[in-house]
Amino acid sequence: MSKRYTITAALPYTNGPIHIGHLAGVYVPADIYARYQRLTGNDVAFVCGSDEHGVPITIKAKKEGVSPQDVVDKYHAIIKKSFEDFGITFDNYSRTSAQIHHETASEFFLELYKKGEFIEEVTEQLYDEEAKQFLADRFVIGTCPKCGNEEAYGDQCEKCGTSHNATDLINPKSAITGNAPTLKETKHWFLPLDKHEDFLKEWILKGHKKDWKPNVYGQVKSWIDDGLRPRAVTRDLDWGIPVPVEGGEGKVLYVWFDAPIGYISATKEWAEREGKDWEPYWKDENTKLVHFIGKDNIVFHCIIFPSMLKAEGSYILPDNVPANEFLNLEGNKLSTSKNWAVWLPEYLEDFPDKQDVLRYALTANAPETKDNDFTWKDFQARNNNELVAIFGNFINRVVVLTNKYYNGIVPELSDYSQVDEETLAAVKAYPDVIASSIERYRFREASQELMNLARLGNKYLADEEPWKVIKEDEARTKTIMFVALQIASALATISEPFLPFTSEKLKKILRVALNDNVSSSDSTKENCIENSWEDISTKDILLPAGHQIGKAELLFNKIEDKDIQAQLDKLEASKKANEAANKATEPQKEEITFDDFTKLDLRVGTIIEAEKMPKAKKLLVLKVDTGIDTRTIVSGIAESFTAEEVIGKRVTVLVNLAPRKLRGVESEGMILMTESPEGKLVFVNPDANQDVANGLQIS
Ligand code: B3M
Ligand code: ZN
Repeated sequence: MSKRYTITAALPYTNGPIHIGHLAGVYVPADIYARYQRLTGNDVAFVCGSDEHGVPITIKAKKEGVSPQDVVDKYHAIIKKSFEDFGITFDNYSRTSAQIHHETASEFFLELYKKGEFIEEVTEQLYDEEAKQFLADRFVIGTCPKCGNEEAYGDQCEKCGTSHNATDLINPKSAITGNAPTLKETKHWFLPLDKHEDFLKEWILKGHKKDWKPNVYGQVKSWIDDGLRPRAVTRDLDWGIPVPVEGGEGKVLYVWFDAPIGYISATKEWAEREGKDWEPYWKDENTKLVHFIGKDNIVFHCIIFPSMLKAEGSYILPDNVPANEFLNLEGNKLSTSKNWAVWLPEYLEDFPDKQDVLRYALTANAPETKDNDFTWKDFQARNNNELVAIFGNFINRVVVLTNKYYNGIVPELSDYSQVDEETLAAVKAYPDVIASSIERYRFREASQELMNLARLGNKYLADEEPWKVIKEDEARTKTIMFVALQIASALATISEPFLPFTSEKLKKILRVALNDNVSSSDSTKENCIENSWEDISTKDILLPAGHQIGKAELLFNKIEDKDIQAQLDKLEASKKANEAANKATEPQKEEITFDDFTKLDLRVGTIIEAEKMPKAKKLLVLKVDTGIDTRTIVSGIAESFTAEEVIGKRVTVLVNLAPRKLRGVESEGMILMTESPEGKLVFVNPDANQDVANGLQIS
């Protein structure tokens, strides 16, 4: 029986593009789940949208010297497009600046207000006297009272995940001026989480939530065990949804109050567009609500949002919150500010037809139970050794041979051998095995089972060797190819949630109908076989004899070392840039007199000859025309330049430096150099556009 699913994926902050950490943790598993539910005939609302309020947006706007609206407009467009290009099938991707969201969030707040669900209280909050501003959330940094992390934010410590009040921070500092804040009185509305403690205990701890992932259940239990306290749900900020009650002037809703309501607004917006009723998706007890998030969002989705929904009274609560751990990149924590990330728009530019490769690599290595590491080498290996060598190879052989032997027409089978029967029985078992993994949110395991199905096909062909059998037994060859074609069509259907682009390509090759929900393809359904997920287990024949298939087309291509190296080089450049940025500017040296300065004789010169000093890694021996003479200077620049590339360079030379011997060669001066952000040496040379003669003195 068809069931109703409301599937949400965390709303990304709209202050930068999406990266692989977001994809692996939230969007890829959510999309696999949504596609799978649609494929099995369930009624799905898969919603997401841009989280456009909150301090991160304001900080970004300040940094870029633009308005917060400019920031969200820019990144909303970038994020939305990259999700589409990557094949994430949201039924609606909304944004929290949308009017429907402002209305929905205001109404929600008002409803709780009217029901007396808030505590209204004047308390002392952190204030930056210089910036003349209250310091909420990411505007304040201090030591986490729970784990001692010195860079915890005002509302949350990203290290241990604890959510707290800004006044709980030890040694708080303003993120705007760096000053220690003072305390200033201000009125706010608090959600008394302590009041909901019993309900939460009942619902999560005693309820059926034992089937939640251990990491999620464990975190929630520890917060509840520590005791919950009232949390302010309003802020003294000017970017956000205005507090819609008396006394709320100049204040906005806390971003974590409005953002989860964004799931509801996105559903409303979608339902309106589709001519549906949104309410059953949020209020019918038979609907299964599932939140896909990263582990830093657990408290908000398992404690605060459920308390809000419960307090409102008419909403259902999440059935599961399958939060993932974090993905690292090449051994280091992903970091936006350090540009240590693989950005989705850049990936799509570099690998325009390889969405499925990234989906597969991220799923096969998903950070489901512990933090995991993404490496480009693993990405390459997943592609070359699994997608190309197993899945692609099997399909290619089946399609090429069917075309070669039978002009692309599925041959008649004669008798099945025992191997054939066992193979086909094994194929039939896959949908349930994979479904069970997906239902338990084990997408890693599910993706490996999918690959096992391809492996089964590959092995079947390798063992049965139709290319040999055809020489002596035509009837047997036909049966082998018939069986192989059944496996290929099972793969076409079952791969859809994991490898949607590949599945579509394969369905077109096999002339199998595309899934209506996920494709806007124009290929007609005439002459097409339709196979549902369930059909793979129940139908004896997925592709009947006499059915015409299309020509072979490679599903995957090998990824070369040079493509991987290019990605590693990009990361290396980020690392160097960070190192350079972190290198503190040298403090100023001791003061000198004007006379001291005039002692230096600096001249414009040209390098006219250069050669590598034998057996010295760093040294070049240069002949420099100083305008006074041509002299030898030994310079430690060989790691940044080859001899050839410095010949002809205009340089600045200190000519009256006492000569000294380096590796037996007398060096008569010094060439002025500095360092680029990447750590490469750079000449301090006379302006190339000016016609200055060698020998001119620099003063
Ligand atoms: N924008 C936090 C994040 O991107 C937040 C999620 C909101 S989900 C309602 O990690
Ligand atoms: Zn902490």
